[in-house]
Amino acid sequence: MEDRKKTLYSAVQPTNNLTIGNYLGAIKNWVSLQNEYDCFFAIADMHAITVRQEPAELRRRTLSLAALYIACGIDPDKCALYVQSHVAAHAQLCWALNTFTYVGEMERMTQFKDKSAKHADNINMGLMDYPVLMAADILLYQADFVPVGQDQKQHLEIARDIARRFNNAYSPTFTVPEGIIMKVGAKICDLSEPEKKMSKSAENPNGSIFLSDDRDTVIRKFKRAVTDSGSEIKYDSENKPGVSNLLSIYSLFSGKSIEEAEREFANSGYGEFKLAVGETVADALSPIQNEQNKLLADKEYLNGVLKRGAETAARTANRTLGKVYKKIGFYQI
Ligand code: ATP
Ligand code: LTN
Repeated sequence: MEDRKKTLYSAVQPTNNLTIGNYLGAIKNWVSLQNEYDCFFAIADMHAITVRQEPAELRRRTLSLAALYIACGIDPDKCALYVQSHVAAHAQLCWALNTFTYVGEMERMTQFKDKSAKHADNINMGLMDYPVLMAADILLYQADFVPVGQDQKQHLEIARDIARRFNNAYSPTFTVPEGIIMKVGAKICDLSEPEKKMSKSAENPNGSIFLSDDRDTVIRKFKRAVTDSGSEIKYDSENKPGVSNLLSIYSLFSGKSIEEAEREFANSGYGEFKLAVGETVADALSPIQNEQNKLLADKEYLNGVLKRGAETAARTANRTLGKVYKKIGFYQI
């Protein structure tokens, strides 16, 4: 029993094209953790519809994200890779957990406030309930660890609170999950506005590097990246946010430490440095893009992966849901 692997859970929404922020903050870490843990990786389509989506695009992006997970190195034979809406237990547990969540605490969530301001014409119940659905995702699988970027920290805290609340109200039911938030990479910043996080849905696409960007676009965007009026290539996130962000990106894609990178560019100017970062990122993205395109040409294979993934996920999820239904007093036949 003791050597049983711990469980890891994470997900990304199939909204827009993914950026290197999503890759470095989340997916890249999943790949390095998949051998150590029992992993469930979802495509969070139910979360995605909290903001209006074009149906054909949502369908296309869902499959495209499945291909991307695999192209990035997720092994579907080791992990359950599935689409959230294919496992009904997510919606079912979310409903039960809603009754353990207060409206006030949801209204105070940073992402809810940001998205409400951005989509003022569609502040729907799903947008407000987003963190409870995310708690349901995680708790269904009794996840020990959840690797995400910095922006998800508050959502993880709520998931932990809800788990504890339920456990205290009845008896231990849910594992209280812990976040895995890396020191470097948890917040990749926008290249044009390095004080802001790089986002899939930013207004200015020049600040975001999309995983689908071609070589010329990647290099052009890095060449235009905002630095500062100095000339030193040194990590100092407070005073040199642009340069520090570029150093983080370079370090994560090249596998060199920040210190090694600083030494490597000690005698370079900003122009030369930005070009080197751009080339390194473009070199890393190109095999991922090729692999993703190859996988997308074999829809039957991808459908098979998602079907198997959903079956594996549903078995674990339904076990937890069954316990919850019993504890809350739902009549069983
Ligand atoms: P959107 O901008 O459309 O709301 P997003 O870019 O934040 O979306 P999500 O699907 O919400 O993407 O997040 C997927 C994962 O990527 C999460 O673990 C999140 O923490 C991580 N992530 C997102 N942006 C960054 C970033 N700039 N740096 C590091 N990690 C990030
Ligand atoms: N809300 C997350 C995506 C997500 C998630 C999850 C992450 C949905 N369910 C469960 C970790 C665990 C985001 O990154 N925006």
